[in-house]
This record gives sequence, structure tokens and C-alpha cells, in this order.
Amino acid sequence: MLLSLLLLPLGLVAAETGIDAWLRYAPIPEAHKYAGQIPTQVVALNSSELSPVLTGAKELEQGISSIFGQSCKVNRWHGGRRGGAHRPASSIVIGTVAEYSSYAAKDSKKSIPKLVNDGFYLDTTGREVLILGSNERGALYGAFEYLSLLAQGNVTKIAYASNPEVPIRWINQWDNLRDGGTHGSVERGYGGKSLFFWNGEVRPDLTRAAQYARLLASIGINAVVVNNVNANETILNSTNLDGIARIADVFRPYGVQLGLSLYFASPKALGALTTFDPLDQSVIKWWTNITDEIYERVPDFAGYLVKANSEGQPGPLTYNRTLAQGANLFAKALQPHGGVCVFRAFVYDSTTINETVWTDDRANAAVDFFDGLDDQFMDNVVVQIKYGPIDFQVREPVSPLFSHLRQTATSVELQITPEYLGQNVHLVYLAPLWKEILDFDLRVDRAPSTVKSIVNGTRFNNPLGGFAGVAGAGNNQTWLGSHLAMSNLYAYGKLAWNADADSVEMLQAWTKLTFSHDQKVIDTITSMSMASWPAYEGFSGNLGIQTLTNILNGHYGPDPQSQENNPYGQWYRADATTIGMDRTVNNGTGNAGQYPPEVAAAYESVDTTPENLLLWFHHLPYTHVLKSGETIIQHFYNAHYNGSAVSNTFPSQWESLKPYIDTQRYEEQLFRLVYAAGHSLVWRDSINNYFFNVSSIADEQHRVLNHPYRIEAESMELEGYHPYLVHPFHAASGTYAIVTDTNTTQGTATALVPFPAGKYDVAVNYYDQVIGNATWELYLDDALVGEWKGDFEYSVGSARVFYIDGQSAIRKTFKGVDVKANATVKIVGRGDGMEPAPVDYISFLPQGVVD
Ligand code: GCV
Repeated sequence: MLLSLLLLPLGLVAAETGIDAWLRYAPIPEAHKYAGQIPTQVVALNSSELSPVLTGAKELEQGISSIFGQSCKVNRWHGGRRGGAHRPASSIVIGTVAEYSSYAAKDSKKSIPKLVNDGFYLDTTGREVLILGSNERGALYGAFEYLSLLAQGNVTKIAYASNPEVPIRWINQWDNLRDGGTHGSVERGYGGKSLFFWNGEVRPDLTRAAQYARLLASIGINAVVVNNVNANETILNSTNLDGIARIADVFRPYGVQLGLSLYFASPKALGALTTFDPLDQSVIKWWTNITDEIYERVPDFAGYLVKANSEGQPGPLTYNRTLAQGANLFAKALQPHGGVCVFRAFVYDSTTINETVWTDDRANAAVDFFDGLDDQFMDNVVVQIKYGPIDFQVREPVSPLFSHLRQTATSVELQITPEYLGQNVHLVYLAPLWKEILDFDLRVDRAPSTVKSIVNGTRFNNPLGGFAGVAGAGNNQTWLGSHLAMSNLYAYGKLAWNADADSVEMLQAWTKLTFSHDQKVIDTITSMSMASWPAYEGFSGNLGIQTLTNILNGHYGPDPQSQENNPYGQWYRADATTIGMDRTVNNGTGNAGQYPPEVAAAYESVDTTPENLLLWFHHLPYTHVLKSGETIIQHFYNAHYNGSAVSNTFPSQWESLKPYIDTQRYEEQLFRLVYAAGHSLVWRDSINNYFFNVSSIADEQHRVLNHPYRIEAESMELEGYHPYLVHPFHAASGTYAIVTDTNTTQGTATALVPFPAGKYDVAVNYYDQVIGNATWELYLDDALVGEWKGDFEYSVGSARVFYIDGQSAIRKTFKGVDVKANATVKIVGRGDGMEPAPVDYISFLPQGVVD
């Protein structure tokens, strides 16, 4: 053992899959130095097999042995008071405060600070380490906290109580019962198939579900809603209710409760009633019965999550009932059992708004729908509000609804799975975005009213509020699809526990636990992660204009035009001279007026609106001058260049960590970062070309539409390939790509390289659609430089893309290629499936040039 401990600092890079996330309990550097300071046994004050206390004790045993190479066996306490003198030194005592009271001798009993539900007390100052929860779950949280400190090499003597910010610290999984359809197994999930469901039923093997519960418990999550808010009534059939009970069983030892999303029309769709009117007696009875049945199977069932009258879902408005009447239908059925009805505020009608009506605005929907209902919700209803008024965009103001619901408990819905932020192929660390939302002061009644003070209940005295995180975890080994993205899940849990937690501190603790204690690793991952949201905002959508992505399918690559002229309401109203939504009261949609007066006044005026939200609230000429002195259009151009330049530093930053990170995780992450760097250029060019086309205003720095190192594929000599006009036009350099004459034949594109001899990074921009594996070969003077396949869809979980567009556009780079004078470059493409081996251009980039 000693030998292996001594070797550890040198050889910590064995392959890892990522499945252990931050719970790797990796041996810490120089673990032997801690010998004598680490307890050698755990006393579990609750020995019932399913108790989270026992789970915590076992976790301590496993963790300590793994971190320190030292045994720390669990002893189960079976009652009887233990005197101080007889207690073995060097032990950890874990249990609830009540259990500790029976256990400890009067003379040695510590006084425990006040704990709220799920809180814990951790004390390492005495002869025993005490981990005491206000309840069993709290004790487990304390065990994870202690282990996290140890795994970070922190053995300082500490004694403190830790209480959660909010009672509702939930994860929402948008898991479908079946794979397939437009959204696959996990809607907006990029980490594989559902952990819970397969083929319409609950999976027989729930091992991964249990592992997920463990991961979530370690960051203080206390419930998971396991199925998609776009729910299916069959979740409530008796086979699935039995299955649901099995999921709850594997969650229980981790203190994680189970919740379900409901399909509002289930009484009709499943129960064969003729109505689902929430005031109809037969409907009320139906929901009461089904709820009772659930509680028979799952006595600690958390409650329901309801999406109603939104995006085609039925709801109370279908029967002219109010949203409150809809929510209360479920709340009443849940109330006798202590369950909660979480009712989503994401209610909007995409059939009635029209961009040509200047005052129409989807951002107004939540307040319009919920106004007047504040005093009508039952006490066990929580209204769950997406952080911004539209839909998880790269930047949005806080939803004004937080300031309207004063008598109703609210929770903030954050999206861990970054649907609009690069889908875990791009790196985007979200904690800074979430913190801006949580810390935003709505100034209700001209008094401090941060979002966190509203959802934690202190501002309006609503004790039942909280956080919902849409996670999208799946069954691949990385959980979310990307190793670095796991910092978002970690930070979400930490913020739900303590909304004041610091973005960098969370990130660095996570890095130590997930990768390494080495300062170089910590500094590099901090630098990349903290730069990632601004970089993504830079190349995806600036000044509050939203993520300019394809909103009609995918939500992934650039496609600004898809946001305009349709009833989804993610408009930015660009014309040849002006851009932005006028949301002022004076002249626009009135949305600014939905905020309390001080905030409304700030948003009403161009001068006082924060510039990162300028075009969210104002419609302005492209030539409007910002505080920086740039015009709006020049700011767009610059931000897109700067953001993509930052993204292009990530691969080399990550490469500098090669000696410190195991091969598998290193390679998998590098693959994503390299791809994302190339895709950031697709974003940059696409959006810049689009706005140049709309505004006809040239880039002062002459970069837009000026790419001196490119050879456009359509300008090459083609055989078996022909030019193809890409839609949208700005998703191709020069608007054209080339495609093979049929989807299964070969094409060749040849050109003379018009650059001097030298060393170049040769980049080929091509398109990889989901169905088919086209192949490409790149030759210089008939010598093969490299070959590759269109199989990207198997290695990333981002949206499935059928088209040749900004979502399927991708870059393959060969670094440091020696190019002779007057060389000939040739691409040979072979179509397959839907893929006609499309190519956009080839770049010959002198060393250090990014384009
Ligand atoms: C689950 C957006 C997403 C949908 C999601 C919806 C919601 O529109 O694109 O996938 O549906 O929000 O939050 O209900």
C-alpha cells in the first residue's frame, strides 16, 4: 500500500470514463502525510439498510479508504448510550441530531447550532468527528461535505452548521418514455439515453439511476422529476407506476425524492373520461385516486410538475379555467400526503402573436397569464419560473414575474443542459450567468428584492420555494456528454444550497475533485471556464439579441433568420437600418413596464439600459454608438471575432494539461474543444455575413467577407461534385458549398494552392449530417494529408442535424502541413446515406492565424 501511495503523485493519469464525476475520491498527493489525522472507523447511528445515514457511513468508508488508502470501517450503533470514556478515539459519528442525543453521554454531548430541514452540523474539532443532520438526508449531506474537504486535502479543524438556501432543490429531467421522435430519449439531453425509461417503460436495470441519485445527493439535490414536462399520460398506467416505485426505491437511500411531470389531459387520454376540465368532479376524483395510488407505492413521493397551455400542451385554459384552478386541482390531491404541485410559468401561445404587430411580445406572456392569480394558489403550489422571459437564451433579463407573485411560492428554473448554449459540445460554464440572475435586484416596492431572496422565501415570506435545474443527464459515462460540462451540474447543486457561493470557488473545488490538485490544472480550467460564457455570447448573439440559433430545429448552430417572421416570438426585428425589440412602455410592447418602477425606468431608457440588454429592450439604428465608441453593427462584428478567438484558445489551453489528465478524459475533451473552436468560426462568419447582408455596413476592420487564406470549394475544378447553394445562405463561405452528384458517388475538387511555400494549418470546412457516413480525403500534390468520415453524430450528443447548414458545418484541421510552391490541393469525397460529402472551403492558415 505504501508503495502505491508513494507512486501516486507520479502516476495519477490512469484512464477514467468520467462516471465518477467529482466523487472519484482520488488518492490525494502525499496522502501518507495525513496518517494519524484521519478517523479509522465510522459509527452509524442509524443502521437501517435504506437509511441515508447508513449510506453516508458507507460513503465515508469508501471515500476515506480511496483517498488515504486507509481503512475506516462502518460500525452500526444499535442503541444504548455510549459514555465518552468508552468511545474509541479516531471515529466519525454520523446520524441525526435526535439519534446523537440518545447516543452521546450527557457530559460529552456537544450543543448543536440550529438546523433547518436537510441541514447538517460538521465538527472535526473534538476527539470524534461529528456529522449530524437535522434529518437523515442532512446527515448524508454532511458526510459528502466532509469527504469533499478530505478529497481536497483539507484536514483543518472546523465546526459549522450548514443549512440549505431553499427547501426545493430539484432536478427536472426531460426524459421521454420512448426514444425516437423529434426529441429522442432525453429532450435537449446530450449525454445519451434516458437513465430511467426505455421502450415505453421503466428500465429493468436502474443501476445508473441509483448512481445519479448518489451524485445528486452529494450536491444537496433532494428530488428529481424523472419524466419530460411534455408528458405522456402512459407514465400513469399501472405498469409504469410500479416502475416509478422502483426508481423511488433506488433513490431513497440517497434522500432523493421522486416527482412526476403530468399530462394535463390524462383523465381523458388514459382514464377514458370525456373531459379533463379541472373543475369537473369526475376529473377531480380521477386525480385524487391516481395520486393516492402513487403514494401507496411511493410514500415519500415529492409531487407533480405541470406544463400546461404551452407549446401545444393542454391545460385549464382549454376549459376557460384559470391557471390557478389547474394548479390547485393537483395541489388538492397532493395536500393530504404532503406533496407539492410545481406549476410552470412557461405558458405562452405561439399561435396568436405576429411580428408585424409592433406591440406583440412573447416576453409579456408569463406576467399576462399569471397576473391576477397571486392570491389564488394553494399553499402547496410553487410557480416555477424560467430565469428569463423567453427561453434560456445566452442573455436575458430576469423574468418580471418574480416581482408579481408575492403570495405564491416561486422557484427559478435554470437550464443545466445548455440547449441554447452549445449543447455541451461548446464549453460554457454557466454559474456566472446564474449568479447574475440570482443577484439581480428587482427593487419591488423600492426595497431590496434579489431573485434569490424571492425564491428562498425571505423577501415575501414564502417558505416553500426553490430551484429547478433542467439537467439532461443521460446514460453515457460522462452523464452530460462532456467532462467539463459537469462543473455546471456541480455548481447548480451548490447554488441551490447556497446562492451566495462564488463561481470561481465552486469551479476550483470541482476541478480539484474531478481532475487534479495541481495548480496548473486549476488555473487553466478556471481561465477557460470563466472565459467561456462571454466567448459564447460574443459569437452567438450580442447586446441582448438572444442566441441567434436555429429555433425551428436543433437550437444549435447559427441561423438568425429562423427567429424572425414566425409566431414563436423570439424576434429581434431587424431591417436594413435598425434592429432590436422595442419593449418600452412609451413606444413598444410595454414589457419594460412589467418590472417594478425603478427597474422599469432603467429599462425604458436607452441611456440606462445595461448595454448587454440594449437590443432586448430597444429598437435602434445599426449606427447607434455604444459607450465603447463602437456602433452596434461594429460591436457585432468585433464581438463575433473576439468571442471565436477566445474559443480558439481553448484547445491549446487544454493541451497544456495533457501530463496531468488521464488519456480518455483528456482526448474526449480535446475532441470537443477542437470541434467547438472550428464551429465558433462558423458562428462568427455566419452571423457577421448575415448582418452585413441585412445592413450593408462594412466591417471597419475589413474582416467580414474577406478571407485571404481560403479557397472556396465551388471555385475549384470539380469532377463528380457540383456547386450547392446553402440555405441559409450565410452558413456557407461565399454562400455555396459543393456536393457530390449523387449521395453515393465520388467527387473530386482540385485547385492550385495560391499561397507561397511554407508551413500551414490546413483546415477543411465541410458539413456532417446525421444520416450517413460520407468520407473525405485531402491530398497535396497527390500525397494523402488525411482522411476522415462524416460520423460526428456518434461522438457528440448535440442536436441531430439533417441539413447542410450552420448546425452541420464543421472544420477538420491538419496542423503544421508543409506546402510546396505551386502545390495542388485535392479533396476526394464519397457520399453516403444522406451525406453528399459537402465541402465549403479549404483554408491555408499561416502559423498563428485564425480564420
Ligand atoms: C420540454 C423550449 C425547449 C423545449 C422544452 C420547452 C419547455 O421550448 O426547446 O424542448 O420542452 O422549452 O421548457 O417546456
